[in-house]
Amino acid sequence: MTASRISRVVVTPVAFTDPPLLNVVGVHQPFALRAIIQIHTDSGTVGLGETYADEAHLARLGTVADVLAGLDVFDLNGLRRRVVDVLEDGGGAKVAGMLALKNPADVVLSPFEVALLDIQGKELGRPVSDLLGGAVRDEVPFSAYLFYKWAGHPGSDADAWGEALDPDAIVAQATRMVDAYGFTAIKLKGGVFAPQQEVEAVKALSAAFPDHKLRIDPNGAWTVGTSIQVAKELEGLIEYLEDPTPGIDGMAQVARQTDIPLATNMCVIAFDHLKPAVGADAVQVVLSDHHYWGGLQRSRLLGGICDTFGMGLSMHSNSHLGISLAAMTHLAAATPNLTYACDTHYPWKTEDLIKPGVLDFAGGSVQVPNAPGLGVELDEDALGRLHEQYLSCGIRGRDDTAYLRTFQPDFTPNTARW
Ligand code: GKR
Ligand code: MG
Repeated sequence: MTASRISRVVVTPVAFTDPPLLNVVGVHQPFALRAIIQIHTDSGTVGLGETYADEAHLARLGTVADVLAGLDVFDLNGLRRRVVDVLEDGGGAKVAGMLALKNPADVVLSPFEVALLDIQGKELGRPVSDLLGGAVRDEVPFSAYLFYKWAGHPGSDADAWGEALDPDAIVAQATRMVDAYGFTAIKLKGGVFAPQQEVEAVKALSAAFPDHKLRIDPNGAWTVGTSIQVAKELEGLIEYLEDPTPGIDGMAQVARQTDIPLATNMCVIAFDHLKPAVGADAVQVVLSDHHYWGGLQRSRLLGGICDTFGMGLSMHSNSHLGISLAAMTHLAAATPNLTYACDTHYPWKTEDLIKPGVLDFAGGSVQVPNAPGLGVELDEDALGRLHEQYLSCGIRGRDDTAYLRTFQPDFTPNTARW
């Protein structure tokens, strides 16, 4: 059988409405950006990928898209060679607001790899999870991802979720999300208010949801001392504490003083961070994310490394659409040691560009699609609409800090500030 080859690649930036969700560096802008990758083959198959769409990233995606014609769709090593060859050395990559990567190869490669796996699956008649070793679970549990938030973007009406700025409102948000989606794990995005107020919110969640697994993630907002104090207060209430303080050294100091596992998507975000983190025993749970760990195959490699060194594995999320959710679901289904409920921002979005009905949540989980490839179909009209929205919205990169500063000019996004 002759495998088909890439004939052309289309990269389409899109924007979808996003609520004013607060975090340590600011507040979400009115639109979140994504880039949709469509890889066409000479046999007429189209594969889909989804990634960030900040301008520098888009430029790199375009550079790679231009050199992929002729590549065998099974040649993932060849894909990597072309990506590495064509990207300039140095410079690093900043994506999704908070993540600074030294080497852009993995984050740029990822959506192309996903699209090629989508094509491979379609051509073989098998779901992507089969190409990753086979699903070890039929459905993938996700967590309710709670945020402090404003009622609406300034100057606009309140959104459907309304304001959430104190523990009672956070419990109300959790109740609504759990009722609607059935989640059995709950994560609170912290780093917004003083630590004690956020501890009170977790305690309120624990009282309201005694059987749910809880986590809090202040994105490194706390000093080592504060993190240790918070850990003492939350002992027995949470399943892990995510990025309480910045850096491998800081995390290691906290880890020595608590039995609560520490998780991260901030100090271990690339393969070269693993050795120092393991050496210092800084992190007990790594949040994988195929968008910057180099795609689905390399995320499985990360899973193997975590297994080897006795670290747990969970999954990180950023504001995303359905192609990403499909890829996350296949990966989680095929990664045996990914035993924590994965993060997802999916309930926060009100628009999508895949045809509905495949990725619905039931009991907090998404059924692993069993159609060939990713198992999702692009809605071309919706793609066009969200692309028009990108063109007209004026946002060209994620900058939660600059957006918050338009309302609070003296805002400083320091981490380890309490
Ligand atoms: O959406 O504001 C957000 C999150 O804070 C996101 O940017 C983080 O990358 O969800 C992420 C996390 O777990 O740190
Ligand atoms: Mg995090």
